[in-house]
Amino acid sequence: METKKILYSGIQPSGAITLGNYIGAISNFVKLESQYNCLFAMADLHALTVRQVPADLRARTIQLTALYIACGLNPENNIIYCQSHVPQHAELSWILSCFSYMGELGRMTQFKAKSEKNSENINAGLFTYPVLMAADILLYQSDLVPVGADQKQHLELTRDIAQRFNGIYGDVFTIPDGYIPKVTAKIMSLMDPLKKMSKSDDPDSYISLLDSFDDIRRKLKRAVTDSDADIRFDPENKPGVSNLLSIYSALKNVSIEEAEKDFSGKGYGELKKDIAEVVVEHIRPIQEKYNMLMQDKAYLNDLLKTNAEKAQSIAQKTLRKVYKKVGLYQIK
Ligand code: AQP
Repeated sequence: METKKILYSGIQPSGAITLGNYIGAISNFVKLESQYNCLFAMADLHALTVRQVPADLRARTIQLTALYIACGLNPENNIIYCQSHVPQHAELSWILSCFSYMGELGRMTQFKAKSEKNSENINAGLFTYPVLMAADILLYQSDLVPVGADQKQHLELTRDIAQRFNGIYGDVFTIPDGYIPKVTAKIMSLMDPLKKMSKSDDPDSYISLLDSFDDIRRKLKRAVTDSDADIRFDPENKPGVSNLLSIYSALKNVSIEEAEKDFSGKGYGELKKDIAEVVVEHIRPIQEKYNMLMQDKAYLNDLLKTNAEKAQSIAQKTLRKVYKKVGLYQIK
């Protein structure tokens, strides 16, 4: 991994991978992969901040591995790996937590939102989630981190922590840049277009990459819009319609203006129907490849084993440097 810059990103196997995860994150991974040395994680340690059914978490981790590949990521050139297979993440996270302030962690929007949603389980992991995310990114000396707009705040915190650490100990960490697409950075819930689409919400609020085509059509047909009949992009006044136009523009790779033009003179019924077909046709080849990959679990397991070793060897270099800098005694 010498010449190209390093790109890092991850997704939690905390639910069915949604169209939001795909448009906001995975589709950009696919666009960028050839220009960078990439690592893509199944962020299973992060998923534990919300109670998971163990068997489901395990199953979703291998499903996400197959989905990354089915969406177009090359399994040979990229390190697609499972976060918990690389113990250095948790180790660096502890060190970085000693360089993170309660005040800055308490200001994180995701912490506030998830605390509200899981009021019976506001655990310390939910609070220190961004520190673990900083460890993920900094362990690999990442240059670029493609994420959806919802993760922008965490990325800024990662930069702050890295700069703070470097300020004390010298240039230990590369300061990563974010890559956040503009218009389609945040896909909204189909049931409440003022909230982001989330895999841990009501299944009718999101489209999963593994949904049946009938379900996709049904969910889009029921998507919340508004009471006038005008199809235009206006997220403030028409969040539902704007969200549908964003989905269309992202999947068809056309501008929002072109998307508006394609629907001029049409009604909401037609808008939803047309978009459903665009989504189905986009997802069809992904599902075909996914189903093939899932029949070869031995291949997926071998890949995870090899990639865990590759990731560990890069991560250990950074961790060793960090331990030395902060003064932990090294056995000679
Ligand atoms: N609605 C979204 N629109 C655009 N991008 C999104 N992402 C998530 N939701 C949207 C991006 O997907 C990547 C993976 O996210 P994650 O699994 O690490 O965590 P998340 O952001 O918390 O995603 P979810 O779907 O909302 O998961 P749950 O419900 O488990 O919390 C990130 O790059 C994210 O920006």
